[in-house]
Parts: sequence; structure tokens; C-alpha cells
Amino acid sequence: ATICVVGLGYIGLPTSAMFASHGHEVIGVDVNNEVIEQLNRGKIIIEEPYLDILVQAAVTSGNLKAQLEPCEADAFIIAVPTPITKDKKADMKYVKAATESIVPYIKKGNVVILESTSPTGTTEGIMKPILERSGLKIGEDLYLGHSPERVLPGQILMELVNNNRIIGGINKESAQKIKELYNTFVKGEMYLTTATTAEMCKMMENTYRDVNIALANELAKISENIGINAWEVIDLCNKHPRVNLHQPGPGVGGHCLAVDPWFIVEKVPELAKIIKLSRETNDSMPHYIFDKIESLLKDVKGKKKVTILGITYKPNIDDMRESPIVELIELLEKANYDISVVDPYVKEYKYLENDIRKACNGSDLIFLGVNHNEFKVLPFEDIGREMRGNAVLDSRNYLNKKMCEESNLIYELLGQGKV
Ligand code: SAJ
Repeated sequence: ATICVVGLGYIGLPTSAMFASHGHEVIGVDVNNEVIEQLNRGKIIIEEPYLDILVQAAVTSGNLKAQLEPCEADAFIIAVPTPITKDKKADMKYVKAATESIVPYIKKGNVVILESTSPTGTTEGIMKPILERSGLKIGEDLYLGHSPERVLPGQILMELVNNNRIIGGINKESAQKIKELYNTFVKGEMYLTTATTAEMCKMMENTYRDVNIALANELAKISENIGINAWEVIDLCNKHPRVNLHQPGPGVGGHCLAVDPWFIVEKVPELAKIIKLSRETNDSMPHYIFDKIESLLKDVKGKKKVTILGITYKPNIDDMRESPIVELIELLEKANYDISVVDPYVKEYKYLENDIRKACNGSDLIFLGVNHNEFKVLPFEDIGREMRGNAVLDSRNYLNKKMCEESNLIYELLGQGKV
């Protein structure tokens, strides 16, 4: 089949390459000219393991091409961003524009799929009326549905193939047609439902995680107050067959967990109470860490320096979107701190320092923000020598306390209270 994929980002691009490498003819569409030019040369501008190889092979085979405008096809997949506005509302302008952009090209028998995470009612209430402008009868002449992406950055290609998939159709026929298409490469189970149910499922999966992380962050604060170790509590609780506590941290980043729960709150603010409070709890974590740093360094006179290890939103990837560490840095800037940053995954950032020893020079405190593999073993002795102070604050329970202390550094852990 010929498939037109609108949006060539973290989801659209891997999905395009996957269809193309399974024999379909794929036309990728994006508003960013650089993405188009690079892609047509077989190159990508995002980082994701093995994606470059898959894309290059797909382009070389002639099955994957990119262009600025959509064209006629058998199926259309919409994978554009659904960001959040300042007042925490879903910004649907890209989904609207993408849907409008395909109207001149859709014809009888086509399938249209929304992959972007979207508030309930998007497929039925926003896409359907736009597509009806074509004169086609939606559900009869044109099949429409929502099949949310569920892949984890860092292992997108593996999860694209192996994850189970939810397929929400505007009617049964639509869901069935969409399933046939994904059958090309999906090895997981495919579950058919309504479009609105599928929209809620996607938001709820990320909300489940966000709420549980909030619970862990609350436990961290409580444990510090009581004088116990939250990480030990979590470890022991999780020996229970029906308990799965998540991990505390400096906050929740990325473009999914920190965003999607708001789409539910937006629709039913008076009902989505736990969801809202959890978002606020996780958003408070950079401030909580900032206050901890302030209290650890309260006796330091003059300008203070903090060295930050890791600024991406999670370990072992280069993605800094919504990173809570960036927010922490803004708080430190406001309080006039000197800052240096070490992150082996990030190529450019204002305080970036490649050499960890240099980054620690004159520092009063080392803060571990992200548990990148590279930080598992650190040259603490050299670090201690370079530093002016001796405080280490670990927000991920990742650094080796004993090694810190052997180098006369004082190890502090988020969620570990003092007795
Ligand atoms: N985090 C914690 N504690 C934890 C787990 C995570 O503080 O116990 C933090 C991380 O440090 C990070 C943030 O949460 O800042 C989000 O990371 P993540 O690994 O939980 O998730 P994402 O945002 O990379 O991907 C999620 C995934 N959703 C679920 O696992 C339910 C993925 O499957 C989705 O496809 C993706 O959102 C998406 O696109 O919606």
C-alpha cells in the first residue's frame, strides 16, 4: 500500500521507516524543510538507537521519501505534536492543520489514523468534521480511528514491533482496516475499541505513571521528615506481590508524562483531583531540590557553585524536553549560583563542560540529576580535590555512598532522612 505519514518526529519517522522496510511505499510529510532534505539523503536529525540504519535502508530501497505536502495514498497516519499551552490546555492546532492538509487528497476506501496523544473527543469531534468536508462518508467511504503510539524513547524500534496496540475506530470497520495495516509489522496483540476509549487509554497509561511517581515523591518528602530511607521502603514494599511503587526523583520530564494528564484535567477539572495534585507534586520537585541545595550550602559565604551531572529528562538519551533539571538550573540562576554541567549525551548547553574534573573545580556541591550509565563510576578522589566544598546530592539513589565517603565527600540522598 501507499502510506502518507504526516509528522516526521519521534513517532512518525520510526513508523514510516518501519512500514517502508516492510514493503510499503511511504511518503513522509513534515513542515520542517531540514527534516525533508536530510531524510531524502537517508539522514535523520533525531537520536534513537538503530533508527539511522533503518531509515537509511528504507530511503536507499526507494520505499521512503519525504516532502512538504501530502499526496494521494491508501492510508494516512497523523503523528504531529500535541503540546500544552501555558494555561495547561491541549494545543490541537497541529492535529487540525494536519487533518486539513490531507482533505484534498483523501478518496473512497482510504484509511486515516491519528497516532498523536490527544484529549478525548479529538477523533470524533475535531478530525471527523474536517474530513467530512471531502464529501466522503466517514466510517463508510473513509475509515477513521485513533491508534496511540506507546513506544519508550530509547527503545522505540523494539517497542514499535513488540508492544500491544490499542486500535480505536470511529466504527468497527474502521478499527478492522487499521488493524490490517499495522499487522504489517506489529507482533504484539491488537485490541479493538472505540476512538474515544483509545484516546482515554493513552492518556491514562501516562497518568498512571505520573500519579505513581508523585506518590513516590511524596514518600521521599515524608521519609526525610520522619528520618527513614524512602528507597529502602520502596524496595521492601515491592516484595509484596501486588505492590509496585515507583521511584522518586528531581521531577518528571519528557513530552508525555508531564503533559498528558493535563488533557484529562482540562476536560473534567472538578473530577480529576488526584491527577491534578500529582502533576503539581511532580512539578514541585525542582523547587524541593533547590531548597535542599540551599540548606546544604547555607554556611557557604559569597557566590556558590553547583556542578550538575545530567540534564536530560531521563537516563541514556539526549532528549532535554521538559527536563526538571533545566528548571532547577533556572532556579539556581535566579539565586545567582555559578553552575557547571556534565552530560555525555548533550552536545550543546550553556554550562556544559566535557571534563568532569574541570566541572567540579571550585564547586561547593555535586548534584546527580540523571542516572546516565557513565555516572555509575566517578573519580571521586579527583572530584574531591577539585571541589571547594564537599557536598554530594544524589536524586536517583545511583552514586556509591561508600566511595564518596572514602574521598571525604558528604553523601546526601533525596528521600533519606536524618535520624
Ligand atoms: N520517572 C521518575 N520515577 C520513575 C519513573 C520515571 O521520576 O519511577 C521520571 C523520569 O525520570 C522521566 C519521566 O519520569 O523524567 C518520564 O520518563 P518515563 O520513562 O516514565 O516515560 P517517557 O516519557 O519516556 O515515555 C512514556 C511511556 N509511557 C509509559 O510507560 C506509560 C511510553 O510508553 C509512552 O509511549 C511515552 O510516554 C509517550 O510517548 O507517551
